[in-house]
Amino acid sequence: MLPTDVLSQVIATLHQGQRFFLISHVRPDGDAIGCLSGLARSLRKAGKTVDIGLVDPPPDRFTFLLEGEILRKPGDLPLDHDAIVILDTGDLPRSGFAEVLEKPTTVIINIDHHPSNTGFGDLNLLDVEASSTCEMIVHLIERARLPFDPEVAQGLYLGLCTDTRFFQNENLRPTAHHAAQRLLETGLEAGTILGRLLSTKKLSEVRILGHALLSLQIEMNGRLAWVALSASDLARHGATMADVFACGLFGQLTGIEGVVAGVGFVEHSDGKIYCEFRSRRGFDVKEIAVGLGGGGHLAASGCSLAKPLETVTADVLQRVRDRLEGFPR
Ligand SMILES: [Mn+2]
Repeated sequence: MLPTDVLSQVIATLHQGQRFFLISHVRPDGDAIGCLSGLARSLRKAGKTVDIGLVDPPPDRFTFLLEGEILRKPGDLPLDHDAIVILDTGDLPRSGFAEVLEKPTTVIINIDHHPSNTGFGDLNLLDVEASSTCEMIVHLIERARLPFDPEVAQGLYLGLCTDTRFFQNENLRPTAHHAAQRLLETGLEAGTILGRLLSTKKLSEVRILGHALLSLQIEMNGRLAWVALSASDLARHGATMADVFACGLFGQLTGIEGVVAGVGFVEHSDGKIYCEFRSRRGFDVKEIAVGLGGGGHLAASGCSLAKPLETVTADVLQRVRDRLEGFPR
């Protein structure tokens, strides 16, 4: 549950302020875009001025939530806000705005659900058991009595669906379903959002997913599934890094019977290797990611490393094997 005293301070700051700057993380996902959209729309309907900062562009299928928005970059940061709200972001570097926010002139509110959160804000509204930051924003909007209608609900429902993999996550708290109920009670047409999420895969996403599934490696008696995609694999299928994240590959790794841990290695054209971890049955992959300079959740985490693909694959897999060795069958 949300810490009440921090929650009331956040609510007071939102009520008293007039201009807000909302930021979310690099390579934004559905939760990041969803809570930016939901909170921005609600605050504007309350008569506030809102600017949005994003270092990377939103994935194509989520752009409708930020239509007409000017997405500000670190060099383009107006300095006259009453508060900066950083959403779904566990540490300041992940915002992409670390340099300009090192010595902020105004209060930083951090609203997040990542267990690896470093508490970098002046006000840290953290709920590590929340399904998504969108779930937290639903609660915040209700408690703050901020405007709540289908337009506000759109993004929040989308983020709730993507971060929970459509309510399939293990140990999902009932509050995730309560948040969904509240969103639907605004009159939101869930079918439209679900349709956008489920029937809009790009051909390049389907192709790279097919390639990845065919090159899947299974070891440790079926408990570890991993796949490595090189930059040339991506190029051959016309796929971008965003396509790999959007295609559903990582979720499928732990959908295989008996698999406890799944790892995806993806080589970016800049030479960096992105490692994505997924797990089931409470196997902690967050610790592995944090040990490598990344972060995330117990069952879904990631990091990026600037070494050759083969080196990263060998090193990281050994860490996963070592940890999996002692994990109950
Ligand atoms: Mn999230």
